[in-house]
Amino acid sequence: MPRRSTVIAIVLLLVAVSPLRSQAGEDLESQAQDFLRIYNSLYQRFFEVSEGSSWEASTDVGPLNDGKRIAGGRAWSAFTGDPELLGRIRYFREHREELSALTQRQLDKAWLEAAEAPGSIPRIVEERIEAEAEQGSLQDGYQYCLRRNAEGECLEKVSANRIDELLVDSRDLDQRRKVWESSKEIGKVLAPGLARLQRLRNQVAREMGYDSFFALQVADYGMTVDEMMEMLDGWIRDIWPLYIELHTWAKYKLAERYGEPVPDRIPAHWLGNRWGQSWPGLVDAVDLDALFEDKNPEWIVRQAEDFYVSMGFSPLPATFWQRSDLYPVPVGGDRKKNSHASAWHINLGDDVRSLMSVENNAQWFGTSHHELGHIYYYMSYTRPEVPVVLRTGANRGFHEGIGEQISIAAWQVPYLQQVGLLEEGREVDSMQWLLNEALSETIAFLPWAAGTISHFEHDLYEENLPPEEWNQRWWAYKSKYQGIEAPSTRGGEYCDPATKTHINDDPAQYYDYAFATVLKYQLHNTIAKKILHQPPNACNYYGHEEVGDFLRSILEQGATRDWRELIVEATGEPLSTRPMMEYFAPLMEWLQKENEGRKKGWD
Ligand code: X8Z
Ligand code: ZN
Repeated sequence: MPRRSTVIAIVLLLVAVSPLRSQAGEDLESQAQDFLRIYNSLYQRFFEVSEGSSWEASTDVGPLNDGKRIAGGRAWSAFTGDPELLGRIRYFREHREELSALTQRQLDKAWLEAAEAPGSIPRIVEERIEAEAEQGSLQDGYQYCLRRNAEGECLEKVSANRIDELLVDSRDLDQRRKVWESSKEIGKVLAPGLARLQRLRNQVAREMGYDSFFALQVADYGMTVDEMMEMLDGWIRDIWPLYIELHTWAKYKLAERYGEPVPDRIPAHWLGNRWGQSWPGLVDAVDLDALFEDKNPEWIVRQAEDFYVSMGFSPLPATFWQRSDLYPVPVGGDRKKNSHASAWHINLGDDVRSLMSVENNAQWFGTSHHELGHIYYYMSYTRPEVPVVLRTGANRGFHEGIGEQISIAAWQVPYLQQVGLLEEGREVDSMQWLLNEALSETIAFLPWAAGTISHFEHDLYEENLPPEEWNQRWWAYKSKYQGIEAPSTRGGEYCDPATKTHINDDPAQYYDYAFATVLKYQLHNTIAKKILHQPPNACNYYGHEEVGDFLRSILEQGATRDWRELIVEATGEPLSTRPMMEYFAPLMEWLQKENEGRKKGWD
C-alpha cells in the first residue's frame, strides 16, 4: 500500500519532468506526453490499490476491509488530487490549443479525477472517503427482515434476491405490501450517511468550481447540467404517449389480477420491482423465469460468455472465473456482500471481475449479459494505443449500454430457440413478447431513470435539498414521472430514495442508464438492419463475427474519442429515440386498441 511519503516522492519526480524544467526547444506536446507517461503509469498502480481494496470491502463486508478501503481511497486521492500535479494539468490545459486531441482528452480526464479529491481541502476529502466507506459498509452489510418482534429483533431474515422473487411471484396483496415495506426499512438506516455525503460531495465538487456534485458528474459527458436535464426530459417527452398507454394497460391488468378497483396511479407494491423501475411478470403468455427452471446459475453466466464468444470475442480469462464472486453466499454462511451486480477492472489491465448473486431466473440472465458487456468493454480497450486514464467508456452511459444492447439480442426469440431455451416450433406471440420487453426493460424504465431518480439527485445536489424534504420530493417525482404512488403516506421519517443502491454508491450518475437505454436500440437497429439484414424484433446475433467486429470497433476506442462523433460514425445519426420508437411502433397500435374506453393518465 503506498504511503504518503511514497506519494510525495512520486510528486517530486513529476515536478522534475514538469514544463518548468523542460529542455529548451521542446514543444508543449512532447512535454505533456512526458508528463502523461508518468501520470498514466502511476494512475494504474494507485487505481489497482484502491480498486482492489474496494473489491475486498464489497465482497466481504466488515471493519477490517472498511479500513483497507479507506486506506486505498486515501492513496488514490493523494495521487489524483495532488496540488503539484494539478498545477501541471492546469498549465497544460490552459495551452490546450497547442496540444493534440488525445493529449487534451487525457488531461481533461485527469482534471475531473482531481476534482473528485482536490488536495487543497485534504480534511474534507478524507472525511468524504471515510463517509463513503461507512455508507457502503452499512448498505452492503444490511440484513433485510420480513418480521420483527416488539424489541425490533428480526424473526424472519430475507435476502434481496428473495424480496425480488416475492415481488414478481406473490399474488397476495397483504404479503406484497409487507415485503415491499421491508425492502424500504434500509432507507432509515442510510439516511444520516446520505445527509453527510450530500454535504461532503458538494463541498468537494465546489472546490474546483463545479456548481454541485451533480454538475461534476455530468461534466464527464462534456455537458452542462441544463443540457443534461433537457436531454433527459426530451427522451421522456418522446416516449410519453407510449408510456401512458403502457401504464394504462398495466394498471388495468394489475387491478384485475388483485381484484381491486382500477387506480389512477399504480400502487408501488403492486409492481414486480422494489422501485417500480421495471414491471416484470405482467404478461401471462411470456413466463421468462420458466425458461431457466432446469438450469443452474453457472450455466447462466457461461451461456452469456458463449454468446459473446460466438461473435468473435475471446473467452473470459481464467482469472475472471477464479477471482469473481458470482453467486449468492450459501445459506447459513455469514459472509456479507454487496447484493447489487457490478463489473470491475481492478488493474486497468488483465484483472477483470464481476460481483453478482446469480440465480436461475430471467432477471439474472439479463444481468449476466449486462455485466459481461462491461467486462468485454474493459478487455477491448485494454491495449497500448489507449492511455490508461482513457480506459473507460466513451462516456459512462456507453459502458452501461453495451451489455444492455447484448441483452436485447439475448432475449430475441430466434436466439433463444437456437440455444434451446425456447422449444423450436413453440408458438410465440410476438406482440406479447414486445409488450413484455416494454414493461420489463425499456418503456417502463425510462421515466424512472431519466425522470424520478435523475431529477431527485439533481435536486439533492444542485438545490442542497434538506433531508426533511427528501421523501416528499421523491414521491412527488414517482407520481409525476412514473404514475406510481406509495401504498400509504410515506412521511419524512422514511428515506425511500436511499433504498436505491446507486444513490449511495454510484451517486448522481443514474442518467447513465437512461442514456444506455436510448443507445442500445440505436446500436441494435444498426446491427439488425445494416449488418445482419434481419428484422430488429426477431433477429439473431449468435455466431455472427461481423457483429463482434462492429462492436469491437466501438469498444476498443475507450474514451479516446468524443461520444457524439462515435455514435454518428457507428450508426449514421446522432443519438435519438427514433430507432427505439420504431421498434415499439407495433406495440403502440396494439395498446391503443386494448385501451379503448379506458381511463388513461393520473392528473
Ligand atoms: O445497476 C445496474 C447494473 C449495474 S452494472 C446491474 N443496472 C440498473 C439498476 O439495476 O438499477 C442495470 C439497469 C439498471
Ligand atoms: Zn452496469
